[in-house]
Amino acid sequence: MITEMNTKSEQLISLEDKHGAHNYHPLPVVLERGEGVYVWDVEGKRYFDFLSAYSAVNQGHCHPRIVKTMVDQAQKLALTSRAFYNNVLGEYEQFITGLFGYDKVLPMNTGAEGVETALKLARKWGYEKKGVAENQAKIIVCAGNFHGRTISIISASSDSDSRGGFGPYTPGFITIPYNSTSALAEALKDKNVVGFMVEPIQGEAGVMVPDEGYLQTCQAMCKDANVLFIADEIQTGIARTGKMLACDHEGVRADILILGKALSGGMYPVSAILADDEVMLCIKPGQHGSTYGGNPLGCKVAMTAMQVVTEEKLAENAEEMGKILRAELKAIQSDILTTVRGKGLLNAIVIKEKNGKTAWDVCLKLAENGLLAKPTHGDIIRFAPPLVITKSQIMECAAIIRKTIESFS
Ligand code: IF1
Repeated sequence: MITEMNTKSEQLISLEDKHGAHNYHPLPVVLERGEGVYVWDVEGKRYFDFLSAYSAVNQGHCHPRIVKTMVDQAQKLALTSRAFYNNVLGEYEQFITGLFGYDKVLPMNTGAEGVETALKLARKWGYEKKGVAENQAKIIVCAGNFHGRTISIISASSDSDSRGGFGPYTPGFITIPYNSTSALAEALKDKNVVGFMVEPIQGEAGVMVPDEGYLQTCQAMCKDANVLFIADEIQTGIARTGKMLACDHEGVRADILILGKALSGGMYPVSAILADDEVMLCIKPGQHGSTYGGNPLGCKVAMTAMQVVTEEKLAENAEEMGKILRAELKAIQSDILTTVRGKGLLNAIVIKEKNGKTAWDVCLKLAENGLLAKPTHGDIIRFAPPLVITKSQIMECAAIIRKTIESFS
Protein backbone atom coordinates (compact mmCIF):
# COMPACT_ATOMS: atom_id res chain seq x y z
CA MET A 1 0.00 0.00 0.00
CA ILE A 2 1.38 3.43 -0.92
CA THR A 3 0.30 4.75 2.47
CA GLU A 4 2.51 2.20 4.32
CA MET A 5 5.68 4.17 3.59
CA ASN A 6 8.99 2.31 3.26
CA THR A 7 11.77 3.43 5.65
CA LYS A 8 13.93 5.36 3.17
CA SER A 9 10.94 7.35 1.89
CA GLU A 10 9.73 7.86 5.43
CA GLN A 11 13.10 9.17 6.56
CA LEU A 12 13.29 11.64 3.70
CA ILE A 13 9.72 12.80 4.20
CA SER A 14 10.35 13.38 7.88
CA LEU A 15 13.47 15.42 7.03
CA GLU A 16 11.34 17.72 4.89
CA ASP A 17 8.70 17.87 7.58
CA LYS A 18 11.22 18.84 10.23
CA HIS A 19 13.44 21.24 8.30
CA GLY A 20 11.27 22.53 5.44
CA ALA A 21 8.43 25.03 5.31
CA HIS A 22 5.07 23.32 5.11
CA ASN A 23 3.93 25.14 1.97
CA TYR A 24 3.03 21.98 0.10
CA HIS A 25 1.16 18.74 0.75
CA PRO A 26 2.86 16.35 -1.68
CA LEU A 27 1.71 12.87 -2.54
CA PRO A 28 3.76 10.50 -0.29
CA VAL A 29 6.19 9.52 -3.07
CA VAL A 30 9.92 10.30 -2.87
CA LEU A 31 11.50 10.52 -6.31
CA GLU A 32 15.18 10.22 -7.10
CA ARG A 33 15.47 9.59 -10.86
CA GLY A 34 13.71 10.65 -14.03
CA GLU A 35 14.07 9.59 -17.64
CA GLY A 36 11.62 10.44 -20.40
CA VAL A 37 8.07 9.70 -19.23
CA TYR A 38 9.30 7.74 -16.20
CA VAL A 39 10.36 8.61 -12.67
CA TRP A 40 11.62 6.24 -9.98
CA ASP A 41 11.20 6.55 -6.22
CA VAL A 42 13.89 5.85 -3.65
CA GLU A 43 12.69 2.25 -3.34
CA GLY A 44 13.24 1.78 -7.07
CA LYS A 45 9.52 1.74 -7.99
CA ARG A 46 8.89 3.14 -11.49
CA TYR A 47 6.01 5.47 -12.30
CA PHE A 48 4.62 7.17 -15.36
CA ASP A 49 4.85 10.91 -14.62
CA PHE A 50 1.40 12.32 -15.49
CA LEU A 51 2.10 15.77 -14.06
CA SER A 52 5.40 16.67 -15.79
CA ALA A 53 6.16 19.15 -12.99
CA TYR A 54 3.01 21.06 -13.98
CA SER A 55 4.00 20.98 -17.68
CA ALA A 56 7.61 22.03 -17.19
CA VAL A 57 9.00 18.66 -18.34
CA ASN A 58 7.30 18.52 -21.76
CA GLN A 59 10.51 17.19 -23.38
CA GLY A 60 10.70 14.29 -20.90
CA HIS A 61 12.87 14.00 -17.80
CA CYS A 62 16.61 14.60 -18.21
CA HIS A 63 16.50 14.76 -21.99
CA PRO A 64 20.06 13.78 -23.02
CA ARG A 65 20.46 16.66 -25.48
CA ILE A 66 19.39 19.23 -22.87
CA VAL A 67 21.57 17.66 -20.19
CA LYS A 68 24.58 17.74 -22.53
CA THR A 69 24.00 21.41 -23.31
CA MET A 70 23.72 22.22 -19.62
CA VAL A 71 26.90 20.32 -18.68
CA ASP A 72 28.91 21.83 -21.56
CA GLN A 73 27.85 25.42 -20.83
CA ALA A 74 28.17 25.01 -17.06
CA GLN A 75 31.85 24.25 -17.63
CA LYS A 76 32.33 27.43 -19.69
CA LEU A 77 30.28 30.33 -18.29
CA ALA A 78 27.09 30.11 -16.20
CA LEU A 79 26.33 33.67 -15.06
CA THR A 80 27.64 37.15 -15.89
CA SER A 81 24.68 39.32 -14.76
CA ARG A 82 23.55 41.92 -17.33
CA ALA A 83 26.23 44.34 -16.14
CA PHE A 84 28.20 42.94 -19.08
CA TYR A 85 27.34 41.31 -22.39
CA ASN A 86 27.91 37.62 -22.97
CA ASN A 87 28.30 35.54 -26.13
CA VAL A 88 25.07 33.57 -25.69
CA LEU A 89 22.28 36.08 -24.94
CA GLY A 90 22.16 37.75 -28.36
CA GLU A 91 22.08 34.37 -30.10
CA TYR A 92 19.27 33.23 -27.79
CA GLU A 93 17.28 36.44 -28.31
CA GLN A 94 17.53 36.09 -32.08
CA PHE A 95 16.53 32.42 -31.82
CA ILE A 96 13.53 32.86 -29.52
CA THR A 97 12.13 36.01 -31.20
CA GLY A 98 12.48 34.26 -34.57
CA LEU A 99 10.77 31.12 -33.29
CA PHE A 100 7.74 32.98 -31.87
CA GLY A 101 7.67 35.92 -34.30
CA TYR A 102 8.19 38.98 -32.08
CA ASP A 103 10.59 41.96 -32.28
CA LYS A 104 12.01 41.57 -28.78
CA VAL A 105 12.30 39.26 -25.74
CA LEU A 106 12.89 40.24 -22.10
CA PRO A 107 14.51 37.24 -20.36
CA MET A 108 13.58 36.37 -16.78
CA ASN A 109 13.67 33.18 -14.69
CA THR A 110 10.42 32.00 -13.10
CA GLY A 111 6.93 32.17 -14.51
CA ALA A 112 5.82 34.59 -11.81
CA GLU A 113 8.69 36.92 -12.73
CA GLY A 114 7.52 36.71 -16.33
CA VAL A 115 3.98 37.61 -15.33
CA GLU A 116 5.18 40.49 -13.13
CA THR A 117 7.26 41.75 -16.06
CA ALA A 118 4.24 41.62 -18.35
CA LEU A 119 2.14 43.56 -15.82
CA LYS A 120 4.84 46.24 -15.49
CA LEU A 121 5.26 46.42 -19.26
CA ALA A 122 1.51 46.83 -19.83
CA ARG A 123 1.30 49.59 -17.25
CA LYS A 124 4.34 51.40 -18.69
CA TRP A 125 2.89 51.14 -22.21
CA GLY A 126 -0.42 52.47 -20.89
CA TYR A 127 1.20 55.58 -19.48
CA GLU A 128 3.66 56.21 -22.30
CA LYS A 129 1.66 55.18 -25.37
CA LYS A 130 -2.04 55.03 -24.45
CA GLY A 131 -1.93 58.19 -22.33
CA VAL A 132 -3.50 56.73 -19.18
CA ALA A 133 -3.04 59.05 -16.19
CA GLU A 134 -0.18 58.10 -13.84
CA ASN A 135 -1.03 55.31 -11.36
CA GLN A 136 -4.50 54.84 -12.92
CA ALA A 137 -3.69 51.83 -15.14
CA LYS A 138 -5.96 48.79 -14.78
CA ILE A 139 -5.49 45.23 -15.97
CA ILE A 140 -8.36 42.80 -16.54
CA VAL A 141 -7.91 39.22 -15.33
CA CYS A 142 -10.23 36.20 -15.17
CA ALA A 143 -11.74 34.55 -12.13
CA GLY A 144 -10.17 31.12 -11.59
CA ASN A 145 -6.81 32.31 -12.85
CA PHE A 146 -3.42 31.11 -11.71
CA HIS A 147 -0.53 33.35 -12.71
CA GLY A 148 1.90 32.78 -9.83
CA ARG A 149 2.35 33.64 -6.18
CA THR A 150 3.87 37.11 -5.79
CA ILE A 151 1.86 39.71 -3.89
CA SER A 152 0.80 41.56 -7.04
CA ILE A 153 -0.14 38.37 -8.84
CA ILE A 154 -2.24 37.02 -5.95
CA SER A 155 -3.83 40.47 -5.75
CA ALA A 156 -5.37 39.49 -9.10
CA SER A 157 -6.34 36.03 -7.87
CA SER A 158 -9.82 34.91 -6.86
CA ASP A 159 -8.52 31.76 -5.15
CA SER A 160 -8.69 32.02 -1.36
CA ASP A 161 -5.74 29.68 -0.78
CA SER A 162 -3.48 31.72 -3.09
CA ARG A 163 -4.74 35.07 -1.84
CA GLY A 164 -5.92 34.76 1.75
CA GLY A 165 -3.89 36.36 4.52
CA PHE A 166 -1.40 38.14 2.27
CA GLY A 167 -2.98 41.62 2.16
CA PRO A 168 -2.80 44.53 1.61
CA TYR A 169 -3.22 43.85 -2.08
CA THR A 170 -1.88 45.58 -5.17
CA PRO A 171 -4.62 47.75 -6.73
CA GLY A 172 -5.41 48.06 -10.44
CA PHE A 173 -7.01 44.70 -11.28
CA ILE A 174 -10.50 44.08 -12.65
CA THR A 175 -11.75 40.49 -12.41
CA ILE A 176 -14.26 39.09 -14.92
CA PRO A 177 -15.61 35.59 -15.44
CA TYR A 178 -13.47 33.33 -17.67
CA ASN A 179 -14.84 32.44 -21.10
CA SER A 180 -17.22 35.45 -21.17
CA THR A 181 -16.72 37.92 -24.03
CA SER A 182 -19.69 39.99 -22.83
CA ALA A 183 -18.00 40.49 -19.45
CA LEU A 184 -14.82 41.55 -21.25
CA ALA A 185 -16.75 43.97 -23.44
CA GLU A 186 -18.19 45.59 -20.31
CA ALA A 187 -14.80 45.83 -18.57
CA LEU A 188 -13.14 47.29 -21.68
CA LYS A 189 -15.37 50.37 -21.40
CA ASP A 190 -13.00 51.61 -18.67
CA LYS A 191 -10.54 53.86 -20.53
CA ASN A 192 -7.86 53.21 -17.91
CA VAL A 193 -7.61 49.56 -18.89
CA VAL A 194 -4.18 48.85 -20.42
CA GLY A 195 -4.22 45.05 -20.62
CA PHE A 196 -6.24 41.83 -20.49
CA MET A 197 -4.19 38.91 -19.12
CA VAL A 198 -5.59 35.43 -19.69
CA GLU A 199 -4.56 31.76 -19.72
CA PRO A 200 -5.65 30.26 -23.08
CA ILE A 201 -6.71 27.23 -20.99
CA GLN A 202 -6.98 27.66 -17.22
CA GLY A 203 -4.64 25.00 -15.87
CA GLU A 204 -4.93 25.18 -12.10
CA ALA A 205 -8.64 25.90 -12.27
CA GLY A 206 -8.90 22.36 -13.59
CA VAL A 207 -8.02 22.51 -17.30
CA MET A 208 -10.92 24.79 -18.20
CA VAL A 209 -11.04 24.96 -22.00
CA PRO A 210 -12.87 28.08 -23.23
CA ASP A 211 -15.39 28.06 -26.10
CA GLU A 212 -14.03 27.88 -29.63
CA GLY A 213 -13.34 31.46 -30.77
CA TYR A 214 -13.11 32.93 -27.27
CA LEU A 215 -9.46 33.94 -27.61
CA GLN A 216 -9.97 35.36 -31.10
CA THR A 217 -12.94 37.47 -29.99
CA CYS A 218 -11.07 38.70 -26.91
CA GLN A 219 -8.08 39.70 -29.00
CA ALA A 220 -10.24 41.60 -31.48
CA MET A 221 -12.08 43.39 -28.66
CA CYS A 222 -8.77 44.35 -27.03
CA LYS A 223 -7.48 45.69 -30.34
CA ASP A 224 -10.59 47.81 -30.79
CA ALA A 225 -10.23 49.14 -27.25
CA ASN A 226 -6.49 49.83 -27.60
CA VAL A 227 -5.77 47.34 -24.80
CA LEU A 228 -2.89 44.83 -24.78
CA PHE A 229 -3.89 41.18 -25.12
CA ILE A 230 -1.54 39.34 -22.73
CA ALA A 231 -1.35 35.54 -23.05
CA ASP A 232 0.01 33.60 -20.09
CA GLU A 233 1.24 30.50 -21.95
CA ILE A 234 3.53 29.40 -19.12
CA GLN A 235 1.59 26.15 -18.72
CA THR A 236 -0.28 25.89 -22.05
CA GLY A 237 2.66 26.84 -24.27
CA ILE A 238 5.62 24.86 -25.61
CA ALA A 239 3.51 22.28 -27.48
CA ARG A 240 1.51 21.15 -24.42
CA THR A 241 -1.96 21.58 -26.03
CA GLY A 242 -1.06 20.19 -29.48
CA LYS A 243 0.25 23.43 -31.00
CA MET A 244 3.41 25.35 -30.12
CA LEU A 245 1.14 27.85 -28.34
CA ALA A 246 -2.44 27.30 -27.23
CA CYS A 247 -3.26 30.61 -28.94
CA ASP A 248 -2.18 29.02 -32.24
CA HIS A 249 -5.36 26.88 -32.23
CA GLU A 250 -7.24 30.12 -32.98
CA GLY A 251 -4.51 31.97 -34.89
CA VAL A 252 -4.29 34.52 -32.08
CA ARG A 253 -1.07 36.54 -31.66
CA ALA A 254 -0.78 38.10 -28.20
CA ASP A 255 0.59 41.62 -27.77
CA ILE A 256 2.61 40.28 -24.84
CA LEU A 257 3.41 36.54 -24.74
CA ILE A 258 4.58 35.04 -21.44
CA LEU A 259 6.51 31.75 -21.48
CA GLY A 260 8.16 29.65 -18.78
CA LYS A 261 8.28 26.05 -17.48
CA ALA A 262 9.02 23.84 -20.52
CA LEU A 263 10.78 26.72 -22.29
CA SER A 264 13.85 25.17 -20.63
CA GLY A 265 12.67 21.57 -20.61
CA GLY A 266 12.44 21.23 -16.85
CA MET A 267 16.21 21.60 -16.57
CA TYR A 268 16.74 25.19 -15.34
CA PRO A 269 14.38 28.13 -14.57
CA VAL A 270 13.93 30.25 -17.71
CA SER A 271 10.99 32.51 -18.50
CA ALA A 272 10.47 35.01 -21.27
CA ILE A 273 8.24 37.91 -22.20
CA LEU A 274 7.90 38.58 -25.95
CA ALA A 275 6.49 41.73 -27.52
CA ASP A 276 7.04 44.06 -30.45
CA ASP A 277 9.12 47.25 -30.19
CA GLU A 278 6.11 49.58 -29.68
CA VAL A 279 5.45 47.82 -26.37
CA MET A 280 8.81 46.36 -25.32
CA LEU A 281 10.83 49.57 -25.73
CA CYS A 282 8.66 51.31 -23.12
CA ILE A 283 11.01 49.75 -20.55
CA LYS A 284 14.30 51.64 -20.57
CA PRO A 285 17.75 50.66 -19.21
CA GLY A 286 17.73 50.27 -15.44
CA GLN A 287 13.92 50.05 -15.19
CA HIS A 288 13.63 46.27 -14.93
CA GLY A 289 15.80 43.14 -14.75
CA SER A 290 17.10 40.31 -12.58
CA THR A 291 20.45 38.84 -11.57
CA TYR A 292 19.95 35.59 -13.46
CA GLY A 293 17.74 36.93 -16.26
CA GLY A 294 19.30 36.07 -19.63
CA ASN A 295 22.19 34.11 -18.15
CA PRO A 296 24.26 32.08 -20.63
CA LEU A 297 23.48 28.73 -18.99
CA GLY A 298 19.71 29.19 -19.05
CA CYS A 299 19.77 30.59 -22.59
CA LYS A 300 21.75 27.65 -23.97
CA VAL A 301 19.46 25.18 -22.17
CA ALA A 302 16.35 26.94 -23.52
CA MET A 303 17.63 26.89 -27.10
CA THR A 304 18.27 23.15 -26.96
CA ALA A 305 14.95 22.55 -25.17
CA MET A 306 13.09 24.37 -27.96
CA GLN A 307 15.05 22.57 -30.69
CA VAL A 308 13.94 19.30 -29.08
CA VAL A 309 10.30 20.47 -29.23
CA THR A 310 10.45 21.28 -32.94
CA GLU A 311 12.76 18.49 -34.13
CA GLU A 312 10.90 15.78 -32.20
CA LYS A 313 7.55 17.21 -33.35
CA LEU A 314 6.23 17.25 -29.79
CA ALA A 315 3.20 19.43 -30.63
CA GLU A 316 2.03 16.96 -33.26
CA ASN A 317 2.58 14.08 -30.83
CA ALA A 318 0.70 15.89 -28.07
CA GLU A 319 -2.24 16.44 -30.43
CA GLU A 320 -2.37 12.77 -31.47
CA MET A 321 -1.68 11.22 -28.07
CA GLY A 322 -4.18 13.59 -26.41
CA LYS A 323 -6.98 12.44 -28.70
CA ILE A 324 -6.21 8.80 -27.91
CA LEU A 325 -6.02 9.46 -24.16
CA ARG A 326 -9.34 11.36 -24.04
CA ALA A 327 -11.06 8.63 -26.06
CA GLU A 328 -9.77 5.97 -23.68
CA LEU A 329 -10.81 7.99 -20.61
CA LYS A 330 -14.28 8.67 -22.01
CA ALA A 331 -14.73 4.95 -22.53
CA ILE A 332 -14.30 4.23 -18.80
CA GLN A 333 -17.66 3.26 -17.30
CA SER A 334 -17.67 4.50 -13.71
CA ASP A 335 -20.04 6.34 -11.40
CA ILE A 336 -17.15 8.38 -9.96
CA LEU A 337 -15.71 9.64 -13.25
CA THR A 338 -18.00 12.49 -14.30
CA THR A 339 -16.01 14.59 -16.78
CA VAL A 340 -13.10 14.27 -19.19
CA ARG A 341 -11.72 17.47 -20.79
CA GLY A 342 -8.59 18.93 -22.28
CA LYS A 343 -6.61 19.76 -25.39
CA GLY A 344 -3.46 18.01 -26.59
CA LEU A 345 -1.77 16.49 -23.54
CA LEU A 346 -3.25 18.96 -21.04
CA ASN A 347 -6.22 16.99 -19.75
CA ALA A 348 -8.22 16.50 -16.57
CA ILE A 349 -10.93 14.28 -15.14
CA VAL A 350 -13.46 15.17 -12.45
CA ILE A 351 -13.99 12.61 -9.69
CA LYS A 352 -17.25 12.44 -7.75
CA GLU A 353 -16.68 11.61 -4.07
CA LYS A 354 -18.02 8.16 -3.13
CA ASN A 355 -17.99 6.44 0.27
CA GLY A 356 -15.67 9.19 1.50
CA LYS A 357 -13.17 8.45 -1.28
CA THR A 358 -11.96 11.53 -3.14
CA ALA A 359 -9.65 12.44 -6.01
CA TRP A 360 -6.80 12.32 -3.51
CA ASP A 361 -7.53 8.62 -2.79
CA VAL A 362 -7.68 7.96 -6.53
CA CYS A 363 -4.23 9.57 -6.90
CA LEU A 364 -2.85 7.43 -4.07
CA LYS A 365 -4.17 4.33 -5.83
CA LEU A 366 -2.84 5.55 -9.21
CA ALA A 367 0.59 5.87 -7.60
CA GLU A 368 0.31 2.36 -6.23
CA ASN A 369 -0.52 1.24 -9.77
CA GLY A 370 2.50 3.08 -11.18
CA LEU A 371 1.17 6.43 -12.39
CA LEU A 372 1.74 9.81 -10.72
CA ALA A 373 -0.91 12.55 -10.87
CA LYS A 374 -2.13 15.12 -8.37
CA PRO A 375 -5.60 16.52 -7.68
CA THR A 376 -6.40 20.21 -7.99
CA HIS A 377 -9.31 21.95 -6.28
CA GLY A 378 -10.31 18.75 -4.53
CA ASP A 379 -12.12 16.80 -7.24
CA ILE A 380 -10.11 17.37 -10.42
CA ILE A 381 -7.15 15.22 -11.49
CA ARG A 382 -4.87 16.71 -14.14
CA PHE A 383 -3.28 14.30 -16.65
CA ALA A 384 -0.27 15.92 -18.31
CA PRO A 385 2.48 13.44 -19.25
CA PRO A 386 5.69 14.48 -21.00
CA LEU A 387 4.97 15.10 -24.70
CA VAL A 388 7.47 12.41 -25.73
CA ILE A 389 5.01 9.71 -24.64
CA THR A 390 4.39 6.97 -27.21
CA LYS A 391 1.11 5.38 -28.24
CA SER A 392 1.89 2.13 -26.44
CA GLN A 393 2.76 4.06 -23.27
CA ILE A 394 -0.47 6.08 -23.51
CA MET A 395 -2.43 2.85 -23.87
CA GLU A 396 -0.61 1.36 -20.86
CA CYS A 397 -1.40 4.48 -18.82
CA ALA A 398 -5.04 4.47 -19.92
CA ALA A 399 -5.25 0.86 -18.70
CA ILE A 400 -3.76 1.87 -15.32
CA ILE A 401 -6.24 4.75 -15.02
CA ARG A 402 -9.17 2.54 -16.00
CA LYS A 403 -8.15 -0.25 -13.59
CA THR A 404 -7.71 2.30 -10.78
CA ILE A 405 -11.02 4.09 -11.32
CA GLU A 406 -12.94 0.83 -11.71
CA SER A 407 -11.51 -0.28 -8.36
CA PHE A 408 -13.50 2.57 -6.74
CA SER A 409 -16.72 1.90 -8.62
C1 IF1 B 1 2.91 26.20 -7.34
C2 IF1 B 1 -0.46 25.69 -9.70
C3 IF1 B 1 -0.06 24.97 -12.01
C4 IF1 B 1 1.21 28.80 -14.11
C5 IF1 B 1 0.74 29.81 -14.99
C6 IF1 B 1 2.29 31.36 -14.11
C7 IF1 B 1 2.80 30.41 -13.23
C8 IF1 B 1 2.25 29.11 -13.21
C9 IF1 B 1 -0.37 29.51 -15.98
C10 IF1 B 1 3.93 30.80 -12.29
C11 IF1 B 1 2.79 28.10 -12.27
C12 IF1 B 1 2.79 26.13 -11.02
C13 IF1 B 1 3.19 26.79 -9.72
C14 IF1 B 1 3.24 25.69 -8.73
C15 IF1 B 1 2.25 24.63 -9.17
C16 IF1 B 1 1.89 24.99 -10.58
C17 IF1 B 1 0.45 25.24 -10.80
F1 IF1 B 1 -0.95 24.57 -9.22
F2 IF1 B 1 0.20 26.39 -8.80
F3 IF1 B 1 -1.40 26.44 -10.24
F4 IF1 B 1 0.69 24.59 -12.96
F5 IF1 B 1 -1.31 25.07 -12.28
N1 IF1 B 1 1.29 31.06 -14.96
N2 IF1 B 1 2.18 27.03 -12.00
O1 IF1 B 1 0.65 27.55 -14.14
O2 IF1 B 1 5.13 30.16 -12.68
O3 IF1 B 1 6.53 31.10 -10.86
O4 IF1 B 1 5.74 28.75 -10.72
O5 IF1 B 1 7.43 29.37 -12.44
O6 IF1 B 1 3.14 27.40 -7.10
O7 IF1 B 1 2.40 25.41 -6.54
P1 IF1 B 1 6.26 29.83 -11.61
